[in-house]
Amino acid sequence: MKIRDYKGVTYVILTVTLNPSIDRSYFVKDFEKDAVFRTKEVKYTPGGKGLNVSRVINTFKEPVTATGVLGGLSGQFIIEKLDELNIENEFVNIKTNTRSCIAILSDDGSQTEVLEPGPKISEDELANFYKSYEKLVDKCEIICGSGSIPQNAPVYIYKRLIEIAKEKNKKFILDTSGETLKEGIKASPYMIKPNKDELESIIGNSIDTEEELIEALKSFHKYDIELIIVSLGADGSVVCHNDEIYKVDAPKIDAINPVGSGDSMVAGIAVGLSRGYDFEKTIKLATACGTANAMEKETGKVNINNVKKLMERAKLKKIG
Ligand code: TA6
Repeated sequence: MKIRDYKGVTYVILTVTLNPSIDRSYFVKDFEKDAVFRTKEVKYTPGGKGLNVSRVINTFKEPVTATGVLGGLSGQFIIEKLDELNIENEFVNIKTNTRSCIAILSDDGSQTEVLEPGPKISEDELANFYKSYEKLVDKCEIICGSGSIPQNAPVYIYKRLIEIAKEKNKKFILDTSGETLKEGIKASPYMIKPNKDELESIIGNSIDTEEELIEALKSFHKYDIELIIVSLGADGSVVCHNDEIYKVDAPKIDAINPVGSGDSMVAGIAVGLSRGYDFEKTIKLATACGTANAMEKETGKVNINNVKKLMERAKLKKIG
């Protein structure tokens, strides 16, 4: 799993967030429907999956650049926040305002999210993005394409981005769902990270046993995807690497805010790849990042010391 030496490349990892958002996290006591809550604690973070990935990668001081499309006052807020965090960013500006997403986190451990659909983008804005993306791909080794897409963007947009990356011999990590995922896998990205529901929607069958999950993963051989991680939340994940299948147990923790744990896993994989870690160490790093994120109040945030400790407790077992 060693990748080419890339000394001298400006930055190594490019994250693509086609539908960024201002993530608003509200911490509410005894949250329930049909009631009014005054919260004392609110966190605004530059979000959308790809930006959560960027912030976690940045925590490891790995060179990363964030791209995608941004518009309006929300877009400006996100750029200011990325600049404050010293995260390189090259977004294509669009006319329509970037969305917000809210997460209501209650002391009973419940997590309620409302995700806005995001803006519409014009043909010209989309063409500008493709042009900018082609240039950025030349300067990186690993691309993480994460999250949903703007309302009227073509469902094959990730497929196109993966094809461009592969033409230039770059690794593309795809983390999305629905039709864009179904289209994206046709381009054989390096890695996908569906959860069980997303995997079931692709194969068109329910998965109720570990055996059925192994069969489902084996059926992906035809897509020639080197790494598939089926995230199972606090239960860890099942990983298929070059047709070998592993159950990964995540260390047990008291979760505070699991929003962004999947994004943090993707960041862990990208960091492991960019550092040339072997398969097992990379998966343990990703698992530790996903778990460490849930220990923080802020979405898409990890404490490096926690990650180091959690990596020692992550366990891989070959199951197929
Ligand atoms: O995974 C968490 C999260 O990134 C939130 O921060 C929120 O921005 C949401 O997911 C966006 O997901 P979407 O699939 O709509 O791009």
